[in-house]
Amino acid sequence: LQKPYIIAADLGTTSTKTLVIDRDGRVLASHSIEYPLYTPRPDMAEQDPNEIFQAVLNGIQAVVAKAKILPSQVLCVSFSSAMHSLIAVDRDLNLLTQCITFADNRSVNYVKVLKEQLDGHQIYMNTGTPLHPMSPLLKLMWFRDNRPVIFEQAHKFIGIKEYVFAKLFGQFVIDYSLASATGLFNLRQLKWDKQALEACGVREEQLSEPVSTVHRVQGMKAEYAAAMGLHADTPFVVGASDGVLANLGVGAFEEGVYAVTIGTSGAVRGVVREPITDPKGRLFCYALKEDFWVVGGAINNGGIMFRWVRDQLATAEAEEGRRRGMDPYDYLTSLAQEVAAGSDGLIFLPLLAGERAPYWNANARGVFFGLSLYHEKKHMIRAVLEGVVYRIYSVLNALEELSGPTKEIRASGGFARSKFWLQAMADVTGSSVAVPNSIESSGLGAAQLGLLAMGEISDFSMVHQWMQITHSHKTNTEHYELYQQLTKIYNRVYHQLKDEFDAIAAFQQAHTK
Ligand code: ADP
Ligand code: DXP
Repeated sequence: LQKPYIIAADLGTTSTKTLVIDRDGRVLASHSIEYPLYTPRPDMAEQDPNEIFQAVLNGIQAVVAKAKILPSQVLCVSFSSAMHSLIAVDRDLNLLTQCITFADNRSVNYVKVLKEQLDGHQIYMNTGTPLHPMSPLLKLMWFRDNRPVIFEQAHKFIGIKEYVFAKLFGQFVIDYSLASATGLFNLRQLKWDKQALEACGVREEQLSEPVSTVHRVQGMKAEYAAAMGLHADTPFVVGASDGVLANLGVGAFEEGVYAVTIGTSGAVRGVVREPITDPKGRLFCYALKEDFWVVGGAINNGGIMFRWVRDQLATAEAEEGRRRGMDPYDYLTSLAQEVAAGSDGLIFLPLLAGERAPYWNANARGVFFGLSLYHEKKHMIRAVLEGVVYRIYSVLNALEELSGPTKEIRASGGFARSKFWLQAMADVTGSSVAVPNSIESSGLGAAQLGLLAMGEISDFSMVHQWMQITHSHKTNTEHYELYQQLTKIYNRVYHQLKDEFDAIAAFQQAHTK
C-alpha cells in the first residue's frame, strides 16, 4: 500500500492530541500538546485560538517524526474537535475575540429569554442543542447585547476547527457534526436554522458553509505544510465532534449499544439513523454522518463526585490508602465494598455542581437521603459511587424512551478503571457493561471517518476489528431488584425537592462569596 497511514488530530479543551494510525487501527505514535484555559472571571472560560493552531502544526509535525513516516505515506489528516466553541473574526481572519469554550457561562441568563420569549423549545426541537450557556446560540445573544461593537464588526462567527481550516486553506467550512452543536443548525434540513439566526441576530453569510463530515479539503498554504512536515496536497478531512467520534471509537454505533463515559463529568450516548429530538427537551442530538446521529445527555457530576469524597469527605481514609501505598480511589473503593449493595438504604443525589441532563436544573444540589446512626463513612462512600450510577441511569432511561432498550453498555473514562463501579453500573441498569480497549476513542473515530472520506472503506464495520472488549460485567439480578426499589425512591426525592433546590440555591447565592 502506498499510503498506509492516517493522521488524526483531536482538538480538546485541555490539549490537542495527534495520532498516526495504520489501516489495522494500530496507533504507531501519539503526541499531546497542552494549552491553558483562561478564566479571568469565574464565568469566563476562553482559549487562545493561535495557541491551539500552533499545537495542531507542532503536534502533527511531532507525530510524523515520532512514527518515522514519510509525507508521501500519509493518506489523509482527519479531525476531531471539542464542541460549542465560538470565535469572532474580521475579514482578514484577525481575532475579534478569543475562543470562547463550552465551559464559558456568561450567557446563562439567555436560557430564560429563549424559553420564555422566543419559543426556545421549538428551536431546540429543530437544532438538537439543549438550551444551555454552552451553546453558541446563547453566546451570540450575549455578544449582541453585551459586546455590540465586536458583534457589528464580525465578518464570521466560527468554532476552533473552522479557525484551523481557515488558516490552512483560506476557507470557512463547518462539518454537520459541529454545526449540530451550535444551536443554530437545522438537523432535518442540514441548513442554518432561520428561527435560531433570528433569535441571535446573525446572518447566514456570517457563518461557515456546512459540509458533510467526510468532506475533504486540499491545497494548504506551503508554509504550514512545511511546518507540519506534510505535502501541501495531503487531503484534510473535516471530521466531526469528539463526542460523536468517541461513540464510533468504542464501537457503540448499533441500535441499543450505548456508550457511558464517566471522567470528571459524564455522558450517555447512543446512535440513531436519523435525527431525533426529545419532546421533553432532555437530550442532545448531534450528527456523525447524514445517516448516523448521536443522541444522549451529559452530566456535570461524574467522577468529580468521587474526587470530592477523596478530597473532602474521606480525607483520613484517602491518606490511609496512600500510607499503604495504594491509589486512594482503590482504597476507598475497598471500604465501599465492605457495605452491601444499596448502602443499607442510604441514597445520594450527586448534584453538587448543579444538574444538566436530564432535567437541566442548575439549582439542584447534593443530598444524602436516609442517613441513620447505623451508617458509617464507608456507607457514604458507597452511596456516592452508587448515586453517580443512579444519575447515569436516569439519563439512560430518557434515552431509551427515544431510541429503544439497552442491549449493552460500553464504558470509558476514569471510572472504567474500577471493577466495582462497573459492576454497580451493570447491577443498577440491568444491562451488561463492556470495557473496550481503545483509549484514544475520538482519534480512532476520526481515523475511521478519514478512511470513509477517502473511499477506502464503505461503512464503519471495521471498528470492531480495531478495538477489543477487555472485560465485561453481567448484572447480578438480586442486586438489580434491590436497586430498582432504591432508584424509585431516588427519583421521587429528586422531584419533590424542586422548590427546595431553588430556595437553597438562592440562599447560597446571597450568603456565600
Ligand atoms: P478527565 O475527565 O479529566 O479526563 P478521567 O477520565 O481520568 O478524567 O477520570 C477521572 C475520574 O475517574 C476521577 O475523578 C475518579 O472519579 C475516577 N477514577 C480514577 N481512577 C479511579 C480508580 N482507580 N477507581 C475509581 N475511580 C477512579
Ligand atoms: C458543557 C457544559 C458546561 C459544564 C461544565 O455544559 O457548561 O457545566 O461542566 P463539566 O462537568 O462538563 O466539565
